[in-house]
Amino acid sequence: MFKSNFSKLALAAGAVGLLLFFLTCGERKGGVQVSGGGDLAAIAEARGLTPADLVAAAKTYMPTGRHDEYYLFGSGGHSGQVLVIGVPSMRLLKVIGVFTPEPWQGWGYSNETREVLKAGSPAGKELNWGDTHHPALSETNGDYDGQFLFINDKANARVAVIDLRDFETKQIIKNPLSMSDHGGTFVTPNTDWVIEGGQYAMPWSGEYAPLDQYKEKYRGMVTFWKFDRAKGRILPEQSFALELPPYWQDLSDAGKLVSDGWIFMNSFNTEMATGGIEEGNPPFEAGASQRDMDYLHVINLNKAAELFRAGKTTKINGFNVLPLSVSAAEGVLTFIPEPKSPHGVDVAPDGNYLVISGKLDPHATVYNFTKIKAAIGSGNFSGKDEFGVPILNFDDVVDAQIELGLGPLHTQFDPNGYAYTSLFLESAIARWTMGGDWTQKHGKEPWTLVDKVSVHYNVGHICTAEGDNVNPDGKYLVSLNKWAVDRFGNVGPLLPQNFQLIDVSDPRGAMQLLYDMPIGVGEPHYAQMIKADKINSWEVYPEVGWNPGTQSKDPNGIMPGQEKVERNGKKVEIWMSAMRSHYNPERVQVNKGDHVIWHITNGERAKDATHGFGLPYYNVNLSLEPGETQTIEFVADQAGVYPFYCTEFCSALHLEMTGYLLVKP
Ligand code: K7E
Ligand code: CUA
Repeated sequence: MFKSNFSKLALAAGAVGLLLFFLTCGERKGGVQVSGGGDLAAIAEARGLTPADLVAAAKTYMPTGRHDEYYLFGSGGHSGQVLVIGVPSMRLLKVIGVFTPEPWQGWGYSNETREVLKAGSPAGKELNWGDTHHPALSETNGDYDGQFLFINDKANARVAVIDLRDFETKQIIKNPLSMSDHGGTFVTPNTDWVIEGGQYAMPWSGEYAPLDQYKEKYRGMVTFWKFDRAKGRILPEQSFALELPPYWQDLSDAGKLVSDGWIFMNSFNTEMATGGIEEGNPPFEAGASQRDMDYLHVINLNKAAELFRAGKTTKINGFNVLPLSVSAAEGVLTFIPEPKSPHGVDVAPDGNYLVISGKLDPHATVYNFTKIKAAIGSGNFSGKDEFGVPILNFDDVVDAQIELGLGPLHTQFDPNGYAYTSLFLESAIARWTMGGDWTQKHGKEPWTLVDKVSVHYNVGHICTAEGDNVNPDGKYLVSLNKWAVDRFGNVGPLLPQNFQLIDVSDPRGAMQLLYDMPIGVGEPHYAQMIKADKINSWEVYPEVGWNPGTQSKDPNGIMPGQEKVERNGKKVEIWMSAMRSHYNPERVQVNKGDHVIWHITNGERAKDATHGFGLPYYNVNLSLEPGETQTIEFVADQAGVYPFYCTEFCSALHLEMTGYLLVKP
C-alpha cells in the first residue's frame, strides 16, 4: 500500500518536475538523468518533443509488466471482429473473432465454432464477413458488469454474444425479418433485452416487392432479443420484434433509472424516398432529406413485452412480431419530431435526458423524459402519421437546443456534469454542460458549450470511460475518427482509421489530446470503455477437457494417458492430447475416403501454455488454450501425407511438436 502510493507520488512529482524543468530552463546542460536511459531533455530536443508531448507520453506510457486501467471494446467495422484495447496505453490486446473466421483463435475451423458461424448464416449460404457497429457490455442496474459483450452486424442483421470469461463468441443470431440492422446492440439496465433496430426498410422474410409498393409492403423493425444470463444465450423463442413504418430506423438507446423500460430510436427518410437517380428521381441523399423533421421513436418496452406475453403478436417467418396497428393503438409506439436526419440518440446517466444530434443541424437537441411521459399520459398529441402512430409536440418535451458546431453526431458523459459530442464536419469534440439536478450539483451554468478540442479527422462515435452507463467515469475520451489523412506513414491508398486518446479528467482545465492509434483492420464505429478490474476472465479453462462452446466439460475431453483411436467401418475417431512438446498420437493413419472425427485436448494447466493445431490441405487451424478440447471432422478425400504441427511457439522443442496424418490410397 505504502509502496504503491509512494510510486504514484513519485511519478506525479516526476512529471511536474519535468514540466517545470522545460518551462524554466531554456538553456540547459544535463537535464533529468535516468540511469541507463540518457538525458531526457536531450532526447526531447533531438526528437522535437514539447513539454506537452512529454506530459502526454507520461500519461499514456505503460511500463513493462504494468496493466492498463481500462479496457476499450471497439467494433472492428467490416473486419467483422471486435477489438480489445488497453487504455491509456492504447495497446491492442486482442482481436476477437466474431462474424469472420479468425485462424489465430481457431475461430471457424473447429466443429463447434463453425456451427456458431453457420447458425448466423441464412439457410444454404455461408456468410463469412460482417460489419460490426455497436458493442454493448452487459449491465447490472445500469452499470457495466464485465460478463458479456454483444455486437451487431449491420450488413446482414445479425447479433453476436461474446462471453468475457474467455473472450470468445458463443452465439450468432440472424434476424429473421431484415437484411440490415443498425440500432443495435444496446442493452436494458439488467441485460434482460438486447436491442437490435433495423436500418433499411424492406419487405420482410426476404420477399420480393417492387419499390412502387414501398408504403404497403416495405417495413422497418426493432427486435428485442431475450437474454438468459445463466445460459449465456439469447433465446429466440422468447424474443419479439415490433413492426415499424418503412422509415429508416437508426441508432437506439435503452432508458435507465426514470426511463427504465423505455427505448428511444432515431429515424431518417421519413420522406420514404425510394431513390432512382438513374430514372431521373432525386438521389437518396436528397430525397431522404426534404422534411425539416424526422421521428424519434419512443417505445414502451414493458408494455410491448406485456402484449407479447398476452399473445398479441403474430408470426412472421416463424418469429414473434407485434403489428404496427397494435403498437399504435396500445401506446407502445409514440413519435416525437426530431431535427432532420438525426444520427445519435444517447440517454444521459440520470436517465431523464436524451441527447439527439445529427449531421444537418448544428445543435444538440435535449429531450426531457419526464415531460415525454407526461405528454403521452395526457394524450396531448399533435396528430398521427400515416400509419396511425401518435405524434407529440416538439415544444412540449424539449428542454434545450445547444449550438455545438458542424455535424454533431454522438454524445457521451462524465461525472462532472459534462456531455461530449463529436462534430463530424468540424473534426472536433465539444464539451458542454447538461442541465437538471445532475449538473446543477456541480454548480455549472446549464446547457452551455464550454470547450472544444480538434481531432484528426471526421470523428464518428466517441467513448468516455463508462460514459454511457448510470455511473460514468469520464476521465479518458477516445475519438473514433474516420479519416487519418496525414497522421501516419504512407501505407498506400487505403489508410487506417485513427483512434485518438484525449484526457478529459480535469473539469476546469482544457481537454488534452494524448495519443494517436492507427486501426488497420476495418472501420470501427462505436466502442465502450470499462474499468479493467470489472473483467474477471479465466486464466486457464476450469478443467482439462473443457468445451468453450458449452462452457462445460466436453464428453470427448481426455486426460493425458487416455488417448485412443477407434475405427468403425469408414469412421475413424481420434482422441488426441497436446502437451509440451508433443501430440499423442503422433502418427494418425486412415484410408482414403474415411470420415475422420478428431478430438484434441490441451492437457496443460499453466497460464499461456497454448498449443495450435495446423493441418495442411484440410484447412484446419485450432487454438487450444490450457484445458481446452476442440473437435474437427472431415472426409480424408485425398491420399497423401499431411504433416500437422503446433502453430504456437510453446516451448524450446516446439518445432518438434508435430506429427503425420497418413492417408492411404
Ligand atoms: Cu458509424 Cu453508430 Cu453505425 Cu455513427 S454509426 S459514426
Ligand atoms: Cu505446442 Cu508449439
